[in-house]
Amino acid sequence: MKPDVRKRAGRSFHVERRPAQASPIPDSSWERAVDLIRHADEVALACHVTPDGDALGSMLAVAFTLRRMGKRVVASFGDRHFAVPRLLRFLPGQDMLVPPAEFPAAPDLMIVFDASTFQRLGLLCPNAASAREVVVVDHHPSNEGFGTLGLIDAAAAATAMLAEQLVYRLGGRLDRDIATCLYAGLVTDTGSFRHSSTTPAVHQMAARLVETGLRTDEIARELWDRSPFGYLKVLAAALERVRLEDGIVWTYVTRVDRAAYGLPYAELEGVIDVIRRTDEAEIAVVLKEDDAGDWQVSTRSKGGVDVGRVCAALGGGGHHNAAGHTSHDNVAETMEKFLRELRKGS
Ligand SMILES: [Mn+2]
Repeated sequence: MKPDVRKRAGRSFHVERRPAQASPIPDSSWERAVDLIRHADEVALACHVTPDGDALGSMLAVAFTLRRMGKRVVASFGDRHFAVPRLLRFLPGQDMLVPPAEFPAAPDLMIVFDASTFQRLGLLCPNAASAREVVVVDHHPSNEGFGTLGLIDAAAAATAMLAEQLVYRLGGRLDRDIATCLYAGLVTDTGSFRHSSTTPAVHQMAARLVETGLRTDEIARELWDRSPFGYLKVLAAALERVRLEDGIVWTYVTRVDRAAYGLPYAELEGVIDVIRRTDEAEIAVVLKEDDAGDWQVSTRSKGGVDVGRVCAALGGGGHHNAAGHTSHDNVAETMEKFLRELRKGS
């Protein structure tokens, strides 16, 4: 974009123009959200099941802010086996988390983070259905528009960007705890500032967060650079059976693979990042068998194909370049259905 050169007082100067990317969230929606929060004594926060850094980080950042406003705060996510993923245990504020069974059955005000569908609330679905107000803070293009008030911006790189806005609009300030939570969301969803979603606004937000004195090196190590030894063995099994077919690189990891090393399902997050580097492939797919025996299908695109559309058609969701869905079929059938849906778009 060309800078806007204007003349004033006889000399020209450059005006840095931000990309034309007005927020689709009207001020009136933000004001209503702030109003609902101001009038609430207790606020119940939730994020999507098996939370990632963006879901949990956004929720905890807002939880800190609400607590400082003197609100009673409960925060949770609807997993049957309620546990913060190992990678995210460094996040501050986990004393505000309660298991789904202790979550208010019918909250007056519930705020939901990073969940594109109602179903993504898992065990907390009935609580959301009984809540008087449900504010949905999200950035998934596939967001189905549930809740009584949506703060949804599909152009935002992370829900954390919207959570930061909410903090400011509530009169809150960034401190190191809040910044750590938001930073975890921002780096997770931008793949450490590598994805195409990494706009100037992302780096500007990162600068604000880093100014609070947070340790970007420690956060990076927690999120990306550690795993139990068993991960290497399971990764080796996944790489042993990796296939390259018609521009798609794909593999799978079974429960049996993991059981041999006592490796929790959540540790498989990074497998897709290893295989998606394949030059010959436009699309990467990893099928991960969860503890219930279902296949959690992670997909990545280099940009030419909208895997978000494909996964949404298969009952999942996500973004143009990163998406997922759940399959109850076997490996061969799951891949077959994926390919069939993929071809519909071409
Ligand atoms: Mn997100």
